[in-house]
Amino acid sequence: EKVDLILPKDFPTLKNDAFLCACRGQETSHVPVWCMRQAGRYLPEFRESRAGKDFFDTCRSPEACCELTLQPIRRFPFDAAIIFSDILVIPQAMGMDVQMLSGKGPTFPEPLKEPEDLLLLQPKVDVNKELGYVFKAITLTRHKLEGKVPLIGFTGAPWTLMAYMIEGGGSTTHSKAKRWLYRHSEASHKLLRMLTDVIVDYLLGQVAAGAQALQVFESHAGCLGPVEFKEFSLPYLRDIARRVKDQLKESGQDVPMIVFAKDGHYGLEDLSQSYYDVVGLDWTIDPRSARERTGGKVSLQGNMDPCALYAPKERISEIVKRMLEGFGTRGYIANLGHGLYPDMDPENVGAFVEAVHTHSRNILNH
Ligand code: 1CP
Repeated sequence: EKVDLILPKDFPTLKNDAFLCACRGQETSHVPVWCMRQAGRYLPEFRESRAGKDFFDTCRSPEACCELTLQPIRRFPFDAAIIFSDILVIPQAMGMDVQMLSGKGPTFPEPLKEPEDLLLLQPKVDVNKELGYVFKAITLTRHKLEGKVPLIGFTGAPWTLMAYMIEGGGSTTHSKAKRWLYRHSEASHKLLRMLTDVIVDYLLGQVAAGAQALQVFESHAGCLGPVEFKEFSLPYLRDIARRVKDQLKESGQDVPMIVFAKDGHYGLEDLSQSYYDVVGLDWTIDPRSARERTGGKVSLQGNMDPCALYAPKERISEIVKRMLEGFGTRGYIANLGHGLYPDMDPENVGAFVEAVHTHSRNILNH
């Protein structure tokens, strides 16, 4: 196959480094912007490419992932691309069956029920063998981006993945997974450690393949309280960043890492001191108070309410201006507070991107 001949070397020179500079707190000529789920169903070309194809088959095709990743970059002047994939490829690599059912979302026919079920998981995962298709997609996409913008790799965080593996899909209460935390705390830690080990190898593999930044999605932080967060999420998030950074340093590399703990505002101070370069924020946090609580220790990313994209363009522009004034232009990456929804108008996404660029250039030039 042709993609096997494309190697992670001689990548095109990066032409727009605003996103990477902002991750490191360095000055930029404009505030960089990208959107979570920018490669998604709100784009007609995405729906057309995905039509009639199985979701995880698409994830396993490097050519398809590359095309879906590039689609939003062709349409909008985003400052970063994020590889098309899913967080649930990790439970698959550990031996679990996961299907994407239309109208229902991800579904595990046989979720974990009791601690004994941990024995059914692959104890050691060879990420090159099980997840090499993601690495190939990253290498191909980095070449095809032609240096236009940097490419972000990502993973789900241990608690979020554990929640899916026990719930068997999306959930409003996460009561099955939280039952484990309160009833089987030792087994919970065992599972979280197993996931952490796979995640570290997976992220390092993504960097070796060409990822220029990494985002860790703790999408289900919100169903934990501060005490459970400190025990079951934070230590693993920290361990991931420390181990990945240490390993990369040995080979002289420094790749920015972003942590996004959705609805985890109670953990903001801790997250800003957890070896990550950037803390992603959902829309429930006020920009100024986020700055105060993180004390200039990290860059911040976020956090417009995705639903603000339903507003008329002029209103979007005002909301963006206020957000920029709240965060300031240094060490800041504009984004939404969570992913784009499928019914959003691509035109308004374009208006959001333009508003970030225009207002931030105005502020920086005065
Ligand atoms: O057929 C489809 O296109 C289904 C929609 C879809 C898409 C576009 C799913 C199903 N996954 C994805 C891609 C995806 N998933 C990306 C691609 C890159 C981009 O952002 O453009 C990323 C980063 C993810 C990560 C992901 N998957 C998260 C973390 C981010 C978040 O939203 O909090 C989570 C929780 C998932 C699980 C998942 N995958 C898909 C759905 C509908 C869900 C959520 C289900 C649920 O919890 O109810």
